[in-house]
Amino acid sequence: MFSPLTSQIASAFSIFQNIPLGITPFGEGLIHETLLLSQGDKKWILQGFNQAVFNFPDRIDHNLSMLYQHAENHPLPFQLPLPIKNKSGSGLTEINGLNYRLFDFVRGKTLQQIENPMQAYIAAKAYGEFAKWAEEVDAKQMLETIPNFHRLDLRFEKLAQVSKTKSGNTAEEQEILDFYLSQKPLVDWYLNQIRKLPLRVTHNDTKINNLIFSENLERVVALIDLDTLMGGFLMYDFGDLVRTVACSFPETHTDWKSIHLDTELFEQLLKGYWEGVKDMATPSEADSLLLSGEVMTLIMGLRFFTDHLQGNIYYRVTYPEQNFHRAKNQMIFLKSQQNQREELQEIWNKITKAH
Ligand code: GN1
Ligand code: MG
Repeated sequence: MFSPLTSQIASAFSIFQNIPLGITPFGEGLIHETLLLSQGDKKWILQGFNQAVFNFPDRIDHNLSMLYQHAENHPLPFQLPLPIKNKSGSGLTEINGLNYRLFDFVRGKTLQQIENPMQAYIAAKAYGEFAKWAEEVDAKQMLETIPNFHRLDLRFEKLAQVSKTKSGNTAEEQEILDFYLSQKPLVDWYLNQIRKLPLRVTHNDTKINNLIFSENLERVVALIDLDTLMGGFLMYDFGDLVRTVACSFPETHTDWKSIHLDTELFEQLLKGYWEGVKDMATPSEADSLLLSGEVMTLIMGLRFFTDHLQGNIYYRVTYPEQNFHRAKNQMIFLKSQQNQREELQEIWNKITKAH
């Protein structure tokens, strides 16, 4: 398949040969458009940059260059892919009013869902090692690429406010709305935590498909989707792992009865993440990990439901009710975590208190 986009890309960069580029859709990201480019046996990722979501591309560059400076003297065991510069030296290339970024294709495998507990351990260890590696990078100097991205209290207020402007909810919509608005105690727990937590360099979108594993799935070769990388709390990164890895099914799943927290996967995640961060984590940071899965699941549920009420203006959907279904999925998963708090506490004690 060839398109005018590919010929414009081909002429904007000096790395291509003078033969046509192949192009196909790729991956499952919800924000940017992701395409696979190929020429002979060479491959690249071409990303249609979503500037409506990321209003500050310069801030992304700022944060990533801080990391790259650190990497000069502190090698990481995996790659953090950066955009390739075009002929004018920019990472962003404008074509027909849209911005594109080009990345080297990292060979390996991505998973939408893990296949065994070992993969949960490996994934979490990589994110934990990353946080530890970035410990000396001054998170306060990083810029917010999306302001207030993981502010649970503000996401909660936003849903409360948007829901007031909408009438005529179905009974099921009302039930889900009421559930989310009943989560104030978790929002208060979160507010109480963040007062005590040091700012760290965090990835902030640690869902499982933002890792590239080696072909044999035995190690992580790259962390991708670095646009939300900024100052944050360990709670965010561990919590999003719990949300996307310790659940029996992905966030798009609609067989409601089968959605639940798998405590064995939670244990493997905590084991792996804790191995990465234990030498730097403060006691408050250790405490914050316990309900971090609930916090991140609530954030995403609130965001999906708000987007549903607003008419799917933010997340890519493949059918009109999809954000509603995602919000329902996250509600069920959040309830499952809340019903298993005691088991999670025991696992947490066993891992974080073992010395
Ligand atoms: C978005 O772009 P993608 O699909 O990796 C979103 C995350 C959500 C995720 C839910 C910038 O991530 O916050 O967790 O969808 N990214 C942004 O699948 O909003
Ligand atoms: Mg992604």
